[in-house]
Amino acid sequence: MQWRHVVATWRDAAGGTDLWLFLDGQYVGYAFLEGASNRTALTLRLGATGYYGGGEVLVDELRFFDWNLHDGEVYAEYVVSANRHRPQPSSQPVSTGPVRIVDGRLDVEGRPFTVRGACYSPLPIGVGPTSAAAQQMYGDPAVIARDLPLLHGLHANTIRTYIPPPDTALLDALYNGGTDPIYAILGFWIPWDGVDFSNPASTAPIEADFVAFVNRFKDHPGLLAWGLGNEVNINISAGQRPYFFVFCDRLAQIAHALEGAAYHPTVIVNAFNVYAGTMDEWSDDVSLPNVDMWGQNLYAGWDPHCYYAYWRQISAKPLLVTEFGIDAWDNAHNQEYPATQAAYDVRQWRYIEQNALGGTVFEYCDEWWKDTSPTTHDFGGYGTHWHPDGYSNEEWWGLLAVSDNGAGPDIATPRQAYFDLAVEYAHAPGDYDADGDVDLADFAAFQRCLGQPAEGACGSAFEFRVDGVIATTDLPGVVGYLAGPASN
Ligand SMILES: [Ca+2]
Ligand SMILES: [Ca+2]
Ligand SMILES: [Ca+2]
Ligand SMILES: [Ca+2]
Repeated sequence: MQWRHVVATWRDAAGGTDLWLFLDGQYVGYAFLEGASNRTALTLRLGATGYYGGGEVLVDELRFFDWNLHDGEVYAEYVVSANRHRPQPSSQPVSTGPVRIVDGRLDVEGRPFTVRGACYSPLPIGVGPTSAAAQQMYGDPAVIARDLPLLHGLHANTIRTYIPPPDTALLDALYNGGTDPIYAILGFWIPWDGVDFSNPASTAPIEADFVAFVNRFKDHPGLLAWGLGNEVNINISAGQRPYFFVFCDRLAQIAHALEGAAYHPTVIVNAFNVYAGTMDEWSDDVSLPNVDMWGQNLYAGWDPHCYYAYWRQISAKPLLVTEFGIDAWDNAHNQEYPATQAAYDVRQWRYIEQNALGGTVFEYCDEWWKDTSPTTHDFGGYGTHWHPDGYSNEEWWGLLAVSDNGAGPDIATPRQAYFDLAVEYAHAPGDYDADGDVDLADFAAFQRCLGQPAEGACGSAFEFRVDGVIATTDLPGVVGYLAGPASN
């Protein structure tokens, strides 16, 4: 990509300076420099409202990159250049249990494990999120019976939940006695409204709930990890945010203490990398010695560019992508675009597979409660430049659509993204024939795939350089896996 016209403009504003960047006449980003003068230390706020973070900075250089710079990347670049991060490998002893982090990689029951998962929130049509029925969404035997074969058909090995299940029926069914098991990242919802995270008396009830939660599920063999909160980082006030991160470390410490040497990993689930990994927010590695992994709900568009490379400089904790994908509704043309959703889900997954411990796609099935009435399938959401239609339609994110089925569980119908992601999940990198290793038979397949579009088994096994085609530039990736075991 080459630009013909690059413009940075700025103007004085109340309390600082507005800064805009345009490429080829297209607006691409905004920053606010807070302070009296650009000759003194300023507070830099990135994103229209400081959404992507801020901190003390002295601006003496504007840097232009040969790609469409996203706000998250600008923020990461700022964090790196400002030296506000202290990556430090964990000093936790390796767990003696079935789920272990060894040298930054996940190992489950003695084998390397890549999370190939789905966010699972099967709220039935007509059920609102605060109703008693919602609390039972993980406990309906008919829904479990509907979804188990569909999750296996997706070749998922993990689901991620948002609230505690009412019992262990779902986990029992998923784990299946250890035969072709599906694991669960069990989410613990952390409220933020009205909570003072700097005050132990205010957080004591949350802590007590967490102790009960851990004690209830810690011995289940289908447990993969403890998820701490969901996107609290972008919803909480700036003053509370450092205390929130430290509270998460406290919860991680509690989980480790309750479980002992055989502990399961803990993961803070953030929106993007916002405010994560920086000393300013008490979220650097040194401040969070008990947290084992970062989770990021990461909507990185078509191309994350160097997002992952930046992130590796910010924290030494392993990264799990706890949400990714796009919705299925083309808001610009008022119709579904299943092929586009599938292409984005697959492309984002290929980056995740190479740069993180894995990911859980958002999401398993549509949720009709998010806009207007839970009995109608609505189109509300928010504008976002991460999607090709410029809009997140909140009730259309499913790999599966749902339709009403009277007294029975809603009918779940796979979209194209389900089938295409199933091919991805069935193939570990390099493992064309999906037999659990990468050997000369796979290499022969690579030679046949050369020059082909990065689709189907060719794409899922061999698209190491994500550019839509299987080419010699993908070869180093294949060679890197040759004679090595494929991951689970
Ligand atoms: Ca609705
Ligand atoms: Ca959309
Ligand atoms: Ca193979
Ligand atoms: Ca390629």
